[in-house]
Formats: sequence, structure tokens, C-alpha cells
Amino acid sequence: EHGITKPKGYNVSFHYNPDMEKHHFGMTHPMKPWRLTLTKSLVSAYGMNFAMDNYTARAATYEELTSFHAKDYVNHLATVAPQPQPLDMENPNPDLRFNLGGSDCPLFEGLYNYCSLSGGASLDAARKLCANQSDIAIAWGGGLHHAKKAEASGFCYINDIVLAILQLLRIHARVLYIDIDVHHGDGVEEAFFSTDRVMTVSFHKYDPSNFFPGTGGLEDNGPKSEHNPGAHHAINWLFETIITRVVEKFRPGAIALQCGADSLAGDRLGKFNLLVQGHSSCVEFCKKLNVPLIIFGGGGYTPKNVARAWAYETAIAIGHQHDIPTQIPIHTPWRDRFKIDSLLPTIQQILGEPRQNRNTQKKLSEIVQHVMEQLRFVGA
Ligand code: ZLM
Ligand code: CA
Ligand code: ZN
Repeated sequence: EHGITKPKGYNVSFHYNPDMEKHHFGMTHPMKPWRLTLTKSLVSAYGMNFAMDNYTARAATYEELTSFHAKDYVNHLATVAPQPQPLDMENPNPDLRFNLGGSDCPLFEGLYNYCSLSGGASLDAARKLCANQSDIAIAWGGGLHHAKKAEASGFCYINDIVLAILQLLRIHARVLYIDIDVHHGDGVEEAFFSTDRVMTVSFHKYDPSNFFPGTGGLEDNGPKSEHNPGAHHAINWLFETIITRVVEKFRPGAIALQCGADSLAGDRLGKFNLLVQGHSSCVEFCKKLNVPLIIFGGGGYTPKNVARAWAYETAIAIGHQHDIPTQIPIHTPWRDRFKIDSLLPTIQQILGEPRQNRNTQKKLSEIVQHVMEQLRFVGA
């Protein structure tokens, strides 16, 4: 009926657990795990599941979580009591150990389960790539790039990306990490700061005094010491030019792509102006590089836009982006949620105030120039 079939000799796997979306950060918190339900509903309504291997992701084990995270942090996450919701005004001094319990990283009911499911999906995805059983593995519930070894940060508690990359490093000599979330992928950068086997490239809004997390300036290219193999292996900020050159020089065995959808126009938190077309062209570009690819979600705070982008990017992974109907199928659950004004909803149209592009051509070429110079230090 929909004509969506599996590409021959090419495997895409989709790792997802419907239990993730049952968790709530709090009524008005911008992170809505429910956006994953909306994404899945669009993916299924288009029949994309017929073109992929679909797996119900398991929860990551304690041993897996502590392959990166500190035991005392994971123990605390596993045992800490949820705080009352909404935040208790009678108790203005909450326990903020490990940066937990504030408004960015609240202690909600079922937190440990939520974190383990996100980690489990990303680990399953990485293992499918390692076993050569998939060419592209998708984990929209992952991409939580701010979590640190022993600290929660920016809505992220467990760094599923680091867990997945550690798996990929068992098989691959070098892994390239690319991050198109509007925020700097600081947790992943920090985790691999001292190795030349992972290169991290984040594109983000950089404004140290006004935009989270304030790190990831052009000059921060890894530890300065000449003797540290991680030196010059972190690059921030312009996609195709930069990625082409990075891949030529670094020659990764696998690519991990964080697709935070808060870089889209109209995002509740983001300040970027990307259309679904622009955002997804990053995925298309990475697919064409013909290197095993793992795709994660990440930020994204206007759920109908997030679901459009991630469903369209799923279509790219399975190679059906040019033959799916642009109109959102009539039988899509929650189809009304995709409506923007009185138009019939389509997959690419997004709600957003156009924002002015304040990047000057001069600034952009300086960025590219700077990155090219950094790359002189990379590769054999
Ligand atoms: N205040 N509620 C991106 C992570 C961004 C730190 C300033 C909290 C918010 C934000 C939380 C309901 C990813 C900061 C912000 C207000 C200290 C951030 C709860 C609104 C709300 O209404 C809100 C009570 C909350 C949080 C806005 N927080 C906006 N920006 C950032 C973290 C995560 O997309 O990169 C990956 C998933 N935090 O700016 C403050 C400094 C806390
Ligand atoms: Ca980023
Ligand atoms: Zn973000």
C-alpha cells in the first residue's frame, strides 16, 4: 500500500523502548520524553518500520553504566528518592549532590529506569554496528551529551553516547563524533579529551555569558600539551566543508551522529534557524560517507518539530526520503498535534519565526580556516 520496502543488502536498525516516554521531568520542564512517542507514531504511520529491523531496547546494566560513570554517582542515581513535584518551596535547600535535584536535572519518579533505557538503546545500537548486523543504527532516545562521569548536567544524567562510543572503540580504531544539537556537546568532548581515537565535532550556538553550557569556543581544540594524544582533536562549529576534510584526515571506522532537534527554527530553547531540510541534510551527508553510522536524538523542545525532523531522518536512513508522501498520513495517531495554522500538515513544514542570520561571510570563512589549520595536526 505505502510501497516502503527494505533496501537489499543494506540494514537499518531502530532501537526504541516505549517505556521511556512514560517518564516526566515535571509539568513545565522543557524536556518532554513524550516527543519520542510522537516521532514513533509518524515513523510507523509512514510504514517505515517495514524497511528496518525494529528492536525493543533493553535497560543498560549497572556494569554498563559504570563503564564510563563513577560508581558512587550511579549508586546515588539508583537509590535517591524522587523529590516532590512541583519543587517544594518549604524546603529551599534541596540536596544538590552530583548536580541533581535542581530545575535542569530534577529527581523525578523512575529516573534510574529512564536513564538505563536511554543508555540501553544506544548500547544495543552500537553493538548492532559492531556485529556488522546493521549499517545505520538509530536510537532517538539517546543523545544526552551533557552528562559527565560523576555529574548530571543540562537535562542529561547518563551519557549514552559515551557508552556507545566505548563499544565502537572495541572494534574500530577511530570513531568520529558529530553533534548538531544547538548546545555544545561538552560531556562527550570531555570524556574523550585525552585520546586521539575519538574526534569530537560540535556545531552549536556559542555565547559564553548567555547560552548553556558556555563552552566550545573556536580556540578550545583539546588539551594544549604537546604530549597529550588528545590535543587538537576537538573542533567546534560549518558542516560539509568541515566534515569532508575531517573524514579525509581522521579516517574514522565509524561515525556517531547526535541529531539534537533544538537547532531547528522555532525551537522553544534553541536560537538557530534550520529547516527540516537543512538539519536532515547533515544526516544524508553522513550516510553518503559509507561508514557504519549510529544516530542519536538529543535536544528538541517543540515536539511537533522534533518528530518531523527525526521521522524524516529515519526516511533518509532507509533511503525513502524521496518517495514518502509529504502530507502526514491521515491515520497518524495524534495527527492533530502536527497541525500548523489551517494548512494540511506536511512532514517538512515547521512552525518557526524566521531568525536573522547574523553570521558574516568573513566570520564563517575564518571558522573554516581555523578548523583547516587544526586539522594539520590530525592523521598519519
Ligand atoms: N535555569 N522548568 C540542553 C540543556 C540546557 C542553566 C539557567 C533553569 C533551561 C530551562 C527547567 C520548569 C540538550 C541553563 C536555567 C530555569 C540554571 C537551560 C524547569 C525552562 C525551564 O521552565 C522550566 C520549572 C527549565 C530549564 C528553561 N535550562 C533552558 N536552558 C540550560 C540547560 C540539553 O538539548 O543539549 C541535550 C538534551 N541550563 O542555562 C541555568 C543556567 C537553571
Ligand atoms: Ca552541538
Ligand atoms: Zn540542546
